[in-house]
Amino acid sequence: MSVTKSYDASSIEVLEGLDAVRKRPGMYIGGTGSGGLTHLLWEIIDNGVDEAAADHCDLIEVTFHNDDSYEVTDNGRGIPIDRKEGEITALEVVFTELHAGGKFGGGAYGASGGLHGVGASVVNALSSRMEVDINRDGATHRLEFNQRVAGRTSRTGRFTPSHKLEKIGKVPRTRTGTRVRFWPDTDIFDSEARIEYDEVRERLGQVCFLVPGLKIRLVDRRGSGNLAPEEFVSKGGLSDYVDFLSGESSQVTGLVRIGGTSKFEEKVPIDGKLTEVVRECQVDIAMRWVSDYETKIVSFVNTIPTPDGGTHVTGFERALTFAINDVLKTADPRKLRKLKDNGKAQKEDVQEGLVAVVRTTFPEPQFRGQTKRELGTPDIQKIVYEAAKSGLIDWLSGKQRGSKVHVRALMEKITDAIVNRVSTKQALETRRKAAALGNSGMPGKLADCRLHPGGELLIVEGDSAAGPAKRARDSAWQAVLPLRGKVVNAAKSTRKSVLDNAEATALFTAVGGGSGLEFDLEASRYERLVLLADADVDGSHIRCLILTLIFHYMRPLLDQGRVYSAQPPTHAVIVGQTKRFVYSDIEKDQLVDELLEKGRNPRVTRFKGLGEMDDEELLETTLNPDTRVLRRISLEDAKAAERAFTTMMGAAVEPRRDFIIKHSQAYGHTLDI
Ligand code: TTJ
Repeated sequence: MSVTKSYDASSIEVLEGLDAVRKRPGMYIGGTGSGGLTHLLWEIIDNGVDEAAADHCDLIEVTFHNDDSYEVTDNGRGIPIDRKEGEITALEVVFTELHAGGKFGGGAYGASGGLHGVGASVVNALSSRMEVDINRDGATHRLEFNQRVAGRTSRTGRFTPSHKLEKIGKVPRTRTGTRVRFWPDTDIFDSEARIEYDEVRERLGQVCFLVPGLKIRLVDRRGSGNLAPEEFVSKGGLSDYVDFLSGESSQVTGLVRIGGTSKFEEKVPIDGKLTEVVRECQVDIAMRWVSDYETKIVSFVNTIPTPDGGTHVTGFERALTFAINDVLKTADPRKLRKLKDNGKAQKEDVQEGLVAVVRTTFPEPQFRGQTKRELGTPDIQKIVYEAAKSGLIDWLSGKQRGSKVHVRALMEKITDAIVNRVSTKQALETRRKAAALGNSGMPGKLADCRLHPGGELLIVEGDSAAGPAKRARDSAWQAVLPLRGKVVNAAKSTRKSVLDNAEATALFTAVGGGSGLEFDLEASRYERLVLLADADVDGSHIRCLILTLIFHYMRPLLDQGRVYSAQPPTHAVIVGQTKRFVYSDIEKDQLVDELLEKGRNPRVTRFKGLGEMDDEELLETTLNPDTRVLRRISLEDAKAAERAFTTMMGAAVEPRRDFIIKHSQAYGHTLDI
């Protein structure tokens, strides 16, 4: 540290405090990447927003400078500049003392947005330089910080530590405000960390809806520096926000506004003692239904977004479901009568097409979770529930001017949603039954592996081979799906009959990527598919059917070379202790001749199918990656299979045999996987 002389004891203490932030920036701002850097800017902006929310300010200007510094100006009361201890001003304390929370001496704001309450000093801790101007009492007062130390910079650029504020100009007495500019410390932040202008713009737009009447100006001085500033302002607050969120969607109802205020008690530690305090909580809800199916519920506590909701949103949602069912009970729409018990509206029914902003305002909110994206204060749930319930029941009664038509349209929409949900569920259940899914949602006959999506799915023909395959496989990464029934010919069937085919749906469900045009390779639960069928004509037949199915409904798997066919041997040739597998009659004859010539006496076992092999043999020839022979099936192969398959249908045995032999030769290479 270059500054030493004018250090007093308190300054050293202060620097030690700020050093704690520098040692663990993550604990204060979440990290040293773009997120953390952006956090710095919000720590500063939030202070201005708080001043605006307290109705002392109606303009905030945010500037991105060309030298990677950021500036925030407000026209609020200005941070107090009176002396606190000796020469040290309240202003300096704000920027140098951690947890100068309670907001500048406490009680200044009923419900501070400042999520962290440590704000400005954390920014100072992580900045190489700061410049603060306060307009108050007819003058602009300046204090700077250089490597966290308060002082001022001379015209020649020399920094001198000092606690004194410098009057740098006169202003009208009525002009008050705060201007803060900071230069994030490049020693702290990752070199690729950035504050995204667009992200800031989006958040500022949101802030405007929360503080109606507040004008926010965003200035980009980077690059050429002559871009026009952007301005945001909302007069209508949350109502404007709902309009904004509704976009172009056609509306089902008009805007519903619900508000209320309630008190609750909370025990908080004051001077180390748990003390009961009475809090006041304001509830503000704006909502409407549009003709979409999506639900948009945006929530805030004070000016803080709560993207994961929390107690306020839960209270709102419960009230909504309750109030709607209350009305449905009395209205008793004919469409719902035949559904009996199913006719009750569920959360998803009442929220279909809902656009809502839910905001609560109260001091010292508690947040849940690491990232503090969710409100935790328990009492808030009931407060919002009661406020929303009575507001909704009132609106739903249709007594408000012009609301009757909207209420009727809404009940129509919700009734349809219920009917739709119930019938979709029934359709799904029928389909699920067809595919005989187990309680995991997977086909009941699938013996799954534990590794996803890196494992392989062995598609096994018939029952006889399925048993040994399940026993001999490595269940860590090999799943077995036995296909028993008839596999549909995908080349000659409608989409519907393919989806009605139990074997096809079982395969689609097991693979998990859907089927057809929307097949999602990313969602595939396995790295590869391995077809395991007998080396005979029937095996070839089913292999062709499965390949055709994959070709038409899960083609990306073929494109990516993720489909294989296991090559089961036709015979085992045994001499003494050694067993060799051969894959065709020709190969068998050759080997037997060879051995006989050498004077050996080979014993030959013929496998009529996979089912005739013992577990050991199956493991060696089709399951164990060290010894088995797999053929990768290309897209071309699959097409050829379909063609050959078509000619095969009803043809004599000979062409079929040709087909099998040809293919054995074409793809008879071992793959090392
Ligand atoms: C505190 O209570 C007395 C009157 O002034 C209040 C105050 O501090 N207001 C205030 C702080 N307005 N603006 C700020 C502020 C603005 C920015 C951009 C940054 C910081 C750290 C504070």
